[in-house]
Amino acid sequence: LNIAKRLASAIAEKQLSLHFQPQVDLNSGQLIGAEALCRWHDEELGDVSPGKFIPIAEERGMIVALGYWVIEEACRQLAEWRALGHSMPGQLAINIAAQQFEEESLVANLLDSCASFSIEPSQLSLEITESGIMENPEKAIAMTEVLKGKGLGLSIDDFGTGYSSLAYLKRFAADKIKIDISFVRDMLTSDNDRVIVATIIAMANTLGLETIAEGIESQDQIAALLSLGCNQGQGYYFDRPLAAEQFVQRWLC
Ligand code: G
Ligand code: G
Ligand code: MN
Ligand code: NA
Repeated sequence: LNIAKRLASAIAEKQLSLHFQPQVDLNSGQLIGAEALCRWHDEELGDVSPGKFIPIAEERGMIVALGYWVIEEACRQLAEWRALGHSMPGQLAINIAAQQFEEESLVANLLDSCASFSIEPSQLSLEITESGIMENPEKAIAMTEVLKGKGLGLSIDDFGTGYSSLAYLKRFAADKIKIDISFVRDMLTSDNDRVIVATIIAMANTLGLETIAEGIESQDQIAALLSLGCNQGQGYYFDRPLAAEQFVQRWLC
């Protein structure tokens, strides 16, 4: 059973799928967007988690092709929902791997997929991890400026777990910071984590960036986040990542 080989054929034959996790306004509970998360069901291996297959795709030179499929499928799905009369509010967030972010063809590919499905680039937001940015910060900064110019949203994912310098952060044309799940998970029990969350929010406010908290599982976390000035969130408290049909039924109807 060669997992890398099976993954390569799954990508080529478009056998992956996307799930969608709602992102909500913490004050109103209203849907403000969603994150697209890749899923792979293999006939022999069963469900393989992205925590397992994304690193394989990155190591074996498949992440760029996988990422292009994700972009196209995200646009196709937005167009399908629109055609069904259930347009998604806000932006659909897509995870972009560091290697993909360094591809010159990324911008043209995004714009092509948008054009194919009559999607405005501003309906998409790209999530790139803090550590991904720091692999090649000058290049990432240049890329973000181009993307921003085209109207795409840009979030820094897993924030707080990388080693970005404030000097780079200031130059990086992001509009949102995603506070990493590890800090949100422990913010009610650990003073350190609560202070880290508070500091990230304060810093984001100073830089004019929005914040969204990942991994919200309780009403107490929502109250704490709101009191610190973060008013967007995502997590099992609201919903798990859902198949497209379920996402429509639960969030777009
Ligand atoms: O969905 P789940 O939380 O199990 O995802 C695990 C990890 O895989 C997360 O870090 C997530 O960002 C990543 N991931 C999920 N879908 C994609 C994708 O389409 N592209 C990339 N690059 N990473 C993804
Ligand atoms: O790294 P990234 O933020 O892209 O990863 C998102 C991952 O986090 C998804 O795989 C999703 O399944 C997972 N996730 C989302 N919400 C929660 C949550 O409330 N609790 C936990 N433990 N995981 C979550
Ligand atoms: Mn993400
Ligand atoms: Na994350």
